[in-house]
Amino acid sequence: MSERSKLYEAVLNGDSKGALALAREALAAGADPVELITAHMAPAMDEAGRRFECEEYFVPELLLAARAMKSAFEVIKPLFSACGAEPAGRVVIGTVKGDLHDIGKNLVAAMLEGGGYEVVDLGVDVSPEKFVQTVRERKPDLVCLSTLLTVTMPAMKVTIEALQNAGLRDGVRIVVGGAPVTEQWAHEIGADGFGPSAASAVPLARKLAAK
Ligand code: B1M
Repeated sequence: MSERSKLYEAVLNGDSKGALALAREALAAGADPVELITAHMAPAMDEAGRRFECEEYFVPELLLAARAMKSAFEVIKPLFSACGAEPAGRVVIGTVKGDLHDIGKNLVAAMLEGGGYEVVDLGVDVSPEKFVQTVRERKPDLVCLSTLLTVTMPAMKVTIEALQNAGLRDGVRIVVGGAPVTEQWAHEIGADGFGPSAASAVPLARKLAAK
């Protein structure tokens, strides 16, 4: 088994120390940081989700896997900033109300930071009111909404409506993303764009800014 497949196993088994050590070793050996995430760590989270669905894993195992993923991500994240371009604008990002998943959102935030954006990360379970208040105060170019749960997808729509009602909608571009989100859903709720992956966030932000 290669070192990076061991990384997959470490994340899947919730071995935080092992995942951190393996990510460090792989980076020292010249591994591509994006590939470590997309080819090894994210597939491990997908497998954890599959095991959860068929009741081989329960919430504690998911939490351990998430902790291992985050621990390995800590050594990878600074490398995104290191390859950053010129300051490109300000982004407000958060996981919408009712949803506590933040791994994907953190990846998107790190990619945007690496792409030269100033990122205001509001965290998880962010209310529409909090988005409105932050957009009013920080005047971002882009608002990024993430969700992983189908039941919290409507909170994206409510957030966009709250920005509209506050008279702030026309001043920002809104991008939505997360596993259950689709291009069609983005269109239906009046978002400006849909990000299918963390890697798509920077090109999408640039494309929207150019419009
Ligand atoms: Co939860 N969970 N979870 N969970 N969890 C899912 C999402 C689920 C699909 C698992 C399953 O059943 N197969 C399922 C949702 C089903 C559904 O809604 N249809 C689920 C469930 C049911 C739940 C609970 C309800 C379980 C319970 O308590 N009974 C509960 C909900 C709690 C809540 O939020 N209120 C819950 C809790 C948790 C933990 C806390 C244990 C933990 C989260 C820890 C954390 O995030 N800090 C957890 C985890 C780890 C998962 C899975 C296994 C992994 C998620 C993950 O981190 N993936 C997940 C199953 C799965 O996704 N396969 C699952 C890795 C990450 C890199 O991918 O987040 O998709 P992802 O992000 C991608 C893209 O989506 C995209 O970029 C990222 C990288 O490419 N992206 C964006 C994301 N946001 C974006 C925004 C953008 C652009 C792109 O622009 C704005």
